[in-house]
Amino acid sequence: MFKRILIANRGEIAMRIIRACRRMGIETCVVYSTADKESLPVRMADVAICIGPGPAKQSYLNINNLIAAAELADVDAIHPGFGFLSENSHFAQIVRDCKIEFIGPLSSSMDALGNKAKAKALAALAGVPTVPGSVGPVSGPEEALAIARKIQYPVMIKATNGGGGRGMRIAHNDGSLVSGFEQARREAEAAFGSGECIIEAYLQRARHIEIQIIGDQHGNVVALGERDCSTQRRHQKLLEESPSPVITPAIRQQMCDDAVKLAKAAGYYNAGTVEFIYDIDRKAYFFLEMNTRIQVEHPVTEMCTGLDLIRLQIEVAAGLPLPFTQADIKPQGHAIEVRINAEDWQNGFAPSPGKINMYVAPSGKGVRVDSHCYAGYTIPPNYDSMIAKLIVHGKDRAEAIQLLNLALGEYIIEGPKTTIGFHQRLLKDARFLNNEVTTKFVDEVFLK
Ligand code: MV4
Repeated sequence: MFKRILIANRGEIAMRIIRACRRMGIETCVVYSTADKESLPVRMADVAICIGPGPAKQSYLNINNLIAAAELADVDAIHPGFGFLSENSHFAQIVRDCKIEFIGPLSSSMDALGNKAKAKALAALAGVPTVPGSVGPVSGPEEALAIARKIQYPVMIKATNGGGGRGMRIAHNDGSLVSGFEQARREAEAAFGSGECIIEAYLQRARHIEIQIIGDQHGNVVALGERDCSTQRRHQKLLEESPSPVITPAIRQQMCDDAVKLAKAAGYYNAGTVEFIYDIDRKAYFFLEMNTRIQVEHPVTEMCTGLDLIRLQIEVAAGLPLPFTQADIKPQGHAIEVRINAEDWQNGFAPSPGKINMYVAPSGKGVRVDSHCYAGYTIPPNYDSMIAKLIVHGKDRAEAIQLLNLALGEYIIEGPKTTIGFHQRLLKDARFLNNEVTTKFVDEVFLK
């Protein structure tokens, strides 16, 4: 097993990784920017190394500084967390070239799945359903029009190198398709270094459902159930739950099987998430993309399966085989996670960084809080605005919702504005309670 791990991240996930390492008897080295000097991971880790100033480009995204810190601390492995360099195949390769293990998949798997056209082709080859649309990148507006005529409007234009909702556009007619395609190409060129786009049918009454998988370096891949992440605002997830309240056991089984098929086709190991879009009316799902990192919402799966996903990531990175088979996985009960952000939800979710004057988190049976915050902590303006993830686990959805209501009511955060009030309102909305939410719900229905 590794003796010392470098954590190339900050905030809540850095805390989460430190705790997993402690339980495993592994030493931790955390890197930090000057903006995070007073942060909890810096206090909690065995070693902390400053890697630059506040702007992420000069610190958490600075590969040279990260490698220098890893060499200085003499670590065996690097955990990238999520965001920052976690899905950067170039970084993963440099780390391995330095004889340090990257806690994640091979760069070749990241490359095969990080490009939407390549990932979709791989899924189709593996027999996993994909959304009707272009086969590979679209050459120009004429081909775009021909495809739209075949699959019918509305269609979605997606940058092949985009992801998580970045570089996407919806077109409802020929005019908006031609203008949208050219715009999408220009924007993708500037943002992702490639203007390549695909086109597919836009499913409007849909749920966003993803399957957590974990693979080892011996060819074993196991699906750990789904998370329903349909409650999003501008592609920022606000609430995630498992099991999905809208799919049948048969559909769940097929989605899990398909996620494993895709992972195996990509030679994938470590933790990953296969995203599907589920068409509510047709009761059919289609592969969207694969995320080659641990995700923010992984605790939802941990609560239902009883597994420690960070520990498993470290174990499989060290070459150990998975300690279970697919038959051992029987998710129990219902888990819900909400993201508590320092945002003014009544004012367009505007960031609300600053000092936390008072902080009391809820606790008790079935209640989990993953956070790096404390009374007196100042949330820096440089990074995302997440204060905490509040996760509850009950015997069924109704009990989980009750626990969540109680926990939100107990949470005291004074100073920044937070999304607690948003979640309290969401939990009382009949459409949420009756499972009528679609991916468009928060953007188009909930907030005018
Ligand atoms: C879609 C889709 C509907 N049809 N693709 C968003 C994140 C990225 N991973 C893929 N996403 C979507 N792709 C097709 N063909 C719906 C989403 C989607 C979404 C779209 C608009 C507004 C909110 C959304 C939330 C989740 C998923």
